[in-house]
Amino acid sequence: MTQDNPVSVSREGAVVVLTMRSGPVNALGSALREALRAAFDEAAADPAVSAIVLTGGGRMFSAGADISEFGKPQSGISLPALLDRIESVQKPVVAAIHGNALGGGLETALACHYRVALPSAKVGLPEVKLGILPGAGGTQRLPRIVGPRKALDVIVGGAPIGAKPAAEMGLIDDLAPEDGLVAHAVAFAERVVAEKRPLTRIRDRDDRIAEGRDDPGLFDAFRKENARKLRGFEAPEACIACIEAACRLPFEQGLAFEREQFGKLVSGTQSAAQRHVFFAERQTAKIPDVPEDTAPRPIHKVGVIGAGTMGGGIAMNFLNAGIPVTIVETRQDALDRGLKTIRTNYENTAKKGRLKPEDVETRMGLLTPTLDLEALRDCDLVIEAVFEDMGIKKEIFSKLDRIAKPGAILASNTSYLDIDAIAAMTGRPGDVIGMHFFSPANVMRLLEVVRGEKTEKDVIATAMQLGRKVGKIAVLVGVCHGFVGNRMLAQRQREANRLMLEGVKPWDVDRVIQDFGLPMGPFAMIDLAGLDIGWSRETNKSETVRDLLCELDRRGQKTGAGFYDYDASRKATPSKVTEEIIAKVSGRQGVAQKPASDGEILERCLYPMVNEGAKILEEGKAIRASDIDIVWINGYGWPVYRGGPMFWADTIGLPKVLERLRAYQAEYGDDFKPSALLERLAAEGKGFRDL
Ligand code: T1G
Repeated sequence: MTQDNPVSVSREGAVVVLTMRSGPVNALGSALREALRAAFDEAAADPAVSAIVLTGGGRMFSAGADISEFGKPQSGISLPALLDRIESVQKPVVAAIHGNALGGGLETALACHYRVALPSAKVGLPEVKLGILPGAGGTQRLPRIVGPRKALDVIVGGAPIGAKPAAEMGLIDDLAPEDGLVAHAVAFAERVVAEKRPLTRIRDRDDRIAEGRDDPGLFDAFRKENARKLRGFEAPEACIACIEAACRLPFEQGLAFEREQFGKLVSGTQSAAQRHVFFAERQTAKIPDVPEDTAPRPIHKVGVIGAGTMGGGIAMNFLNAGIPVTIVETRQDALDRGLKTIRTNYENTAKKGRLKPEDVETRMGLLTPTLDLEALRDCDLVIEAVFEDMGIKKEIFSKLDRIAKPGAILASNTSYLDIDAIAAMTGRPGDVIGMHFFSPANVMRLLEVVRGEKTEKDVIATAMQLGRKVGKIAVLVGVCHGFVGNRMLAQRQREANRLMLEGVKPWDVDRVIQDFGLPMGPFAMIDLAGLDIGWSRETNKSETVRDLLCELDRRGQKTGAGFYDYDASRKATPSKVTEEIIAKVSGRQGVAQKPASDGEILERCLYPMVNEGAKILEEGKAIRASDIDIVWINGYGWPVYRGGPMFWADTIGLPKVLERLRAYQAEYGDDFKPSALLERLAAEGKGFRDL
């Protein structure tokens, strides 16, 4: 293999072994595709070669096509053309799979005659998560060996599957010992030669595909079954249509249909958004002034102060990762309630078959409940998750300063408050950081890591890495009211309230936001969280809709009524009581009634969020625009096919966003005043992606 050839060639007797060696994941970029074409052509033409084994160097077989090449002019042989070449080799070709074989990586293995894998390997076709579909024959080959029903799960679900279940469904032909993949694959190839086994190409098999022909209702049933989950996405329907075509059309025509569908998706906005998110998620770990090799502090034991909804959820994250947790409350009944909630959560998971009963006990066994703050003295990390009151938090941190061991990291789960002010209550501000989990903390993937002015770099590195270890997407943010997510949310909330007082029904605002793709609108979200969270009747101000609703004990879903009325199954219906309260408050405040189109509702709720995101970037409270996108996708359910608020604004065009903000500023004042950054980018014809 010459220095820069991404395919190494070795010989095992008459068997040639081709090993892909290209970057961290053997992405099938143009150089690797060209090298594979040449290597296969040479091996195929060599009469001394009886069979070919294709394997991956490094930690995996291949992660598929090089995603960074999409949207750019293609060079070298295309992946489908390369797979046609591999599939036409008149000698046994055996794929030897370890680590991951995903997307085009698995499609390459499907073009081989046989597939051998390590039991620890994972295979899959995750293209749908990028807003595309397997574009190198995967939608045509996979149904031919696992059947259309299983192919629908694999391709539309996009999740990786282990080698063993893959072998059971016929996708993998043989499992190799963990320490001998290539040797096992070579021996497999030699047997194929010796036994003169037929070189059946998957494209020529139609035994399994008949299931689709014999049950045309299969596809509509699948669509119906998954309608809610797939709502708004374009790629899943294209995947289903391609698998349906595989059951209806000859292979080449099915391939042509797949290529046509792939072309439409890969050039569309949704795929651009989902590919943006793929890379954006990986960017969040990169912190300019914290070197990637910064040694994190060892975290062997975690303390959580507060066993309420947040504290209990936070504790579960660490218990799930096998990290012991000491959880502290001030009263026994609160502690008992917290422990009961944690156990119930685990038992419910076990009932769904997603957790073994013995694991419930193992995790609960790692939990030490106590009323004594002193019990935290041997913790490496303490996370405060008490009531959102600065006074209480300051008192706790001054006590922690005395109790916690030197080098312990002291974190607050505060959603809004000033980490620097909290840190100032200690003699160790460098050890203080924010770790803002999102409710429910054991479910939501987002963790906002809030760096204070004095937070040490190894403390930041520790929080970011620990976040990932417990399955979170950690995003580093700066100290400001509401950090990134909630600071932007406040903009939307203000406008939703203003629209409501102008006579736009709360349920219409919610409908527009939900139709846009968010899981729920502003008012449904308040009902879910509870109208009385952080509420107190400010008698010095004129009463608000929230005041009146809370005083009527309409505090949200938990009281059976809030903005909406709720039935026993918490189904929401618009409420006449709420409408009367809104009219009363609006009348008292003399708010001019004016209708708003759906378009205006969307602009007035979302453009101020984008504008606030621009201010956050100007102030350095987020490292990059794509971090803001990741916050909103993972903390609030922003639809991934729209890429996040900043990506979405770029797709609208910042000049348009700016023009609309100015129009609303003229009518409503400086709540809509465009940020300097937004004005500059718009003037330069640029987007947030150009930062
Ligand atoms: N293309 C380009 N870069 C990729 C890549 C890919 N397919 N996969 C990973 N990377 C980069 C990633 O950005 C990161 O870069 C580094 O590699 C390590 O990745 C025709 C069209 C395989 C499970 O969707 O799911 O095939 O940040 O941090 O955690 O039908 O990477 O270091 O600069 O994620 O060990 C379909 C995508 C492509 C799989 C490994 N394939 N990759 O996870 O490492 S489309 C996928 C992954 C396709 C064909 C279609 C994961 C992984 P940097 P990492 P990891």
